[in-house]
Amino acid sequence: MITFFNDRHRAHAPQFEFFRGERVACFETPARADHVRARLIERGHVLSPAETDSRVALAQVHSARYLEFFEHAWRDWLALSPGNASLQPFPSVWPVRSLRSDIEPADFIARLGLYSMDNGTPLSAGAWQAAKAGADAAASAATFVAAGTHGRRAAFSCSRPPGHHAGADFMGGYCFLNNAAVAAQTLRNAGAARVAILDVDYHHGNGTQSIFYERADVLCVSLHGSPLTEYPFYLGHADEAGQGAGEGFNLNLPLAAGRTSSGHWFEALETACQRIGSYRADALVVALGLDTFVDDPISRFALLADDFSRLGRRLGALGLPAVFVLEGGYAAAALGVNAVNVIEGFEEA
Ligand code: Q9C
Ligand code: ZN
Repeated sequence: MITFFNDRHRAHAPQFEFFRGERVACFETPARADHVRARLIERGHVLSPAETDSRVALAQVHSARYLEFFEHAWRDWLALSPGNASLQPFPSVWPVRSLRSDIEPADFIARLGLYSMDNGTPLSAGAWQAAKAGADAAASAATFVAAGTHGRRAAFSCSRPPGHHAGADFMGGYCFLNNAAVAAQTLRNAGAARVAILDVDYHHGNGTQSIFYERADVLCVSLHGSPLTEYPFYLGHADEAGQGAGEGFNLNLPLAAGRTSSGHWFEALETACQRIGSYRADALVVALGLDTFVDDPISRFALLADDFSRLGRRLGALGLPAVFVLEGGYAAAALGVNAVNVIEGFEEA
């Protein structure tokens, strides 16, 4: 399967994040994408640089003021003090219930809080460059798949930082630009009438869900650890079915966290695949998080390397043109085998 690789991903390399009051090394590292790249090459897959500008799709799935903020955030951070070049900004105040989010404050940290859902998404000097190139890779993969005139087409956008926690106007969960949403919107723009997004990351794809919540043209289905105990906590419950025109076009399949068995996970995958089938999607976007892996350091499911092959085969059996977009997964050294197992399982089916 052709891979559109974000070769600017290394521009985003924050130094630390917070965990229970302590600074810890970031889980979302450049090594992640490099491990997947190495495995793709080892297995003979073709890598291509991004060739589609994602600007049009980005403007359809994110707000103009958020894109404006994020593109210039590092410049604005440096403007506070030249010494800020070696520091990471974090939000410290957020417009929760009863506070106003319609007026953008002038203060940089207040603006950062307005456009963030957590303090776990460190900005870096190259965050915009890396994330924009990643969105370009997702748009390129979608454009490639949409251009397929015969036979089944598929492509993999191998990139970081991830995207599925980023909403129309906020960053969060290591995500800045919603790559899966960019891929789905690009497929729509290219003529696909109905696009299904299947999010198999361990964490609920709150950003993707919220972007498409009132739309019927993009079905969102997500399999994830229950938000009662797992990030992002405030979205991802089973009763979230979509709203307005989008009612019935969102399906959440939360599962109790636990290292016990992958049986429940594959049962939920079956339910997800049934729904995608009945939707009669023209194309599929897979938000491919690999943090469901048994050895993932921040997640609690129990998938093994072979289970990723099984996942790929099940998705292949849907018979749809597909765009795979890399999301989370923090057992960095295992990401190569696990990601490529999905890709090759899909091709096998
Ligand atoms: N300091 C994705 O998998 N919180 N994001 C972790 C550790 C956030 C994961 C807490 C986890 C976000 C794309
Ligand atoms: Zn995740």
